Amino acid sequence: MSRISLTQYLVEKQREKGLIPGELRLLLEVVARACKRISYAVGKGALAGVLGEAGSENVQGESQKKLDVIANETLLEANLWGGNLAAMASEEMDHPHVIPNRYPMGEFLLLFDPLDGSSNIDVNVSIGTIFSVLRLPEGVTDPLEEHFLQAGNRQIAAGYAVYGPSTLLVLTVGDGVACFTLDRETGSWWLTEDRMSIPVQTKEYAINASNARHWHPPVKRYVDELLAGQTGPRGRDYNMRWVASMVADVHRIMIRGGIFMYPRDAREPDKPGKLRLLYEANPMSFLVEQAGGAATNGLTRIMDLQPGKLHERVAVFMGSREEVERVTSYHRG
Ligand code: AHM
Ligand code: MG
Repeated sequence: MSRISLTQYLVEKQREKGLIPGELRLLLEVVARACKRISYAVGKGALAGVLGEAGSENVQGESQKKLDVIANETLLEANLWGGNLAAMASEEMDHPHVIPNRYPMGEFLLLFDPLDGSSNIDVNVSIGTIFSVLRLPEGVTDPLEEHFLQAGNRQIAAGYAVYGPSTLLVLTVGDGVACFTLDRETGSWWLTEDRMSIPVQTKEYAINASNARHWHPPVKRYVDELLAGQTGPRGRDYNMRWVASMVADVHRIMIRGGIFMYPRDAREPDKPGKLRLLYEANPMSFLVEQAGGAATNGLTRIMDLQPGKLHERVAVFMGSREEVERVTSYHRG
């Protein structure tokens, strides 16, 4: 059986379907190359001295791990000179990084969470990278933070890499979701799943249940019904999983269905959830929807939300359509 490489997949999307411009193809290949480098660093772990704290904090006041910083620098360096980007924004940088004028300026904006699931780095559990591509608004020559504040429905590509037992790249350019597996010996990405499709129904859910006492009534009602199992209103038993790396939890759902929840809760009423809209929730929502699932903040489709600031947080309910619709209806009711 002949295999399809990432390059061939993207060239076909460009040539046969006219779905992506050549510059976007090149940009996605560079992002994939950076993820490959991050995967190698993750794989070496203590041998490369990449575990542990970096001794610094990011803009959200979270302490940075060495790998958070390494992954951020890897993505920045790889994407600086290609001529396809105007600017980049990241969970680990207070403000956007504009392409220096010694390089040509491109028409795209790249956003990323360079190392998602940071708490799992030092315990050798799956972690990942999440990214989103937007277009620089027409006529703009001086990219600023405000130009990143676009609704998720304007994304032109999104993806994540999972650094797990194997390294995967899951990608959408708005024409379904494809999954590529990294051959760690040759360094090539090969297409291993062409059209990922999330099962409509599920028996699994993912939520950090240690926050249960802070949940608002719609979330509590929904989870209580799942917990009640066969004798409860749902009439069957459910199973719970929580990796604490969004990429790993959502990847499981992409394959065998389920719902992932990180709700807003009563701890900090002003904080709408933990996850960030622009470089976590939006790209994951784009992928989930492209695989037939749904993603809301409890009330509204996540991809229709107008961001107000770069590091804005949002409540997240995503995965199998029927479950997301149910918990959303509890909020609306
Ligand atoms: P990070 O981007 O700083 O790693 O934080 C996001 C992560 C998600 O990957 C994961 O779903 C969540 O935080 C886990 O949170 P918790 O610590 O409540 O389990
Ligand atoms: Mg993250």
